[in-house]
Amino acid sequence: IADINECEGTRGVDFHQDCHNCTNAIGSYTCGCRGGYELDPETKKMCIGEIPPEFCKWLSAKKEMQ
Ligand SMILES: [Ca+2]
Repeated sequence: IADINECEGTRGVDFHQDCHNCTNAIGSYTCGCRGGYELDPETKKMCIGEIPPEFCKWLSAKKEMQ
């Protein structure tokens, strides 16, 4: 299986602009985040800084649905 190393590509094109430390994975990639940032729980492909209140609400609403 051929995998693309997104992390060797261009930030914002091959991997997410807000991914701090890109780690290649087969068929995808994951990110590590600097202090104070959270990894997006949905995609694990971008880091979120101060989480906007709307996003928190959206997340908890989503959890209640599961
Ligand atoms: Ca990959």
